[in-house]
Amino acid sequence: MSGDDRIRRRLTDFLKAEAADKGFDLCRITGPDSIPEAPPRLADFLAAGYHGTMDWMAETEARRADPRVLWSAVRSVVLFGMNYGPAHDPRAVLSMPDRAAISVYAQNRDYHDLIKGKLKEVATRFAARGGADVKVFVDTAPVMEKPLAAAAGLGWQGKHTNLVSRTHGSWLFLGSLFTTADLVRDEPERDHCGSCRACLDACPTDAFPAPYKLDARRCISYLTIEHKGPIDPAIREKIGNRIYGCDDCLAACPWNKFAAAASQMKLIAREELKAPAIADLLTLDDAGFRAHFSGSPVKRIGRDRFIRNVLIAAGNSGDRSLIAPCLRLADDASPVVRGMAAWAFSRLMTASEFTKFAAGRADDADADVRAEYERAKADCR
Ligand code: B12
Ligand code: SF4
Ligand code: SF4
Repeated sequence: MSGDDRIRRRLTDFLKAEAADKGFDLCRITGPDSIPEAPPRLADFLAAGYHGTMDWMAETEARRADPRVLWSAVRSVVLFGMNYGPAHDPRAVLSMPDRAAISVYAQNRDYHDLIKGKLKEVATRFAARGGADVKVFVDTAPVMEKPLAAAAGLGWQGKHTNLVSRTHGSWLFLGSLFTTADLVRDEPERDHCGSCRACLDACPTDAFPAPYKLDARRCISYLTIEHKGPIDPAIREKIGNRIYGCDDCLAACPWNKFAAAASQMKLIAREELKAPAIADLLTLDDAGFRAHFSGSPVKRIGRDRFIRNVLIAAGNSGDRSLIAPCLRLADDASPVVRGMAAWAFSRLMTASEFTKFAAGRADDADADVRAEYERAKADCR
């Protein structure tokens, strides 16, 4: 080994030791040229319109597809994985109609803040030791974290499109560090899905047009978190009681049997977010919503979109006792809330109760809300 190689190896080992010290479960390295298949696949995804209203994906396509366009000086790309495995079965709440399901990743602190903070600590120590420039990213930057993580060998992209690890299953958050330092690269991981298709079959909304391809417009995660405005009436029933994200395809993966529960305190589920009562959530006003979800990723979608989702869960509950807490929302200031309240009533009231109720709502100022009542009246007949 030459002197230069020894220096590279020592710097690489130092970085990995720092990552472990800060609580990352996995840390491996690849090059910025390691994902040649990703740009055409991203282009296909965008051309098919699978990104829905996430225009930022198309706007950043060139930078997202190639780390060298994002930062021309980058020589090594370091990928980090943090385990957020649940200690409970996240699917249990799906069979409790009076309760709401919040996806595992959102049952405690916002992982963006947690991981970004830790990446910055690693980056500061690494830059001081190696003298190289560094940039850190988690999720929100135009970086294709999954193919890069697969190239670095953290796992492989499963048929549900997320990264699966042989040691941690599907429950891993990803983050990355780009640097001008030339580090020792790791080997990629190969695909271990084989003939399994458990994740594809588990999807309640049929969001996979083919293995390894996701149409976000049908994905409950996209619909409940990213999508603004009314949700497609044809999909509402399939959403069930999922009010923020969805874990069905992840939870179905047999590789989860190797996953341990998360050890980072900030990622361990808050008891009150595991299966909150729909009736309680319906009463949240803006201040109540902010206080209840302080520090949680749920806060990002804002109170109106959140209540829209809770109303879908209420409509799907079959629980007539929820009519009373929904009534106030029929006059809410937000049209998206009023519209989804109309749908919830049409599902919870009898046809004659709903027809009478809807008659008093024909003059709503918002055209979408009026359309909701009209559609719901037609469906009731
Ligand atoms: C946009 C986005 C979403 C969108 C779209 C998801 C998607 N699959 O594209 C929506 C809102 C739906 C979403 C949902 C979720 N997300 Co999200 N999301 C992202 C984000 C910001 C970008 C992903 C992206 O680039 N998509 C574009 C597509 C084209 O890329 P891709 O998925 O890698 O597509 C690949 C496959 O299609 C594959 N492919 C195509 N054809 C073929 C053929 C073969 C043979 C093979 C092998 C592969 C293959 O190649 C493509 C390129 O690699 C990343 C963060 C980031 N910056 O990377 C987080 C991220 C992917 N999300 C994450 C999580 C946790 C979730 C949810 C589980 C949250 C939840 N519980 O509700 C769900 C999971 C839904 C799912 N099944 O994907 C994690 C995943 C961690 C992991 N272990 O992989 C990430 C990495 C965030 C993070 N930093 O941890 N997400
Ligand atoms: S997150 Fe849910 S809706 Fe989205 S693809 Fe997975 S199972 Fe389907
Ligand atoms: S459930 Fe099966 S097909 Fe889906 S990612 Fe896991 S191993 Fe692959």
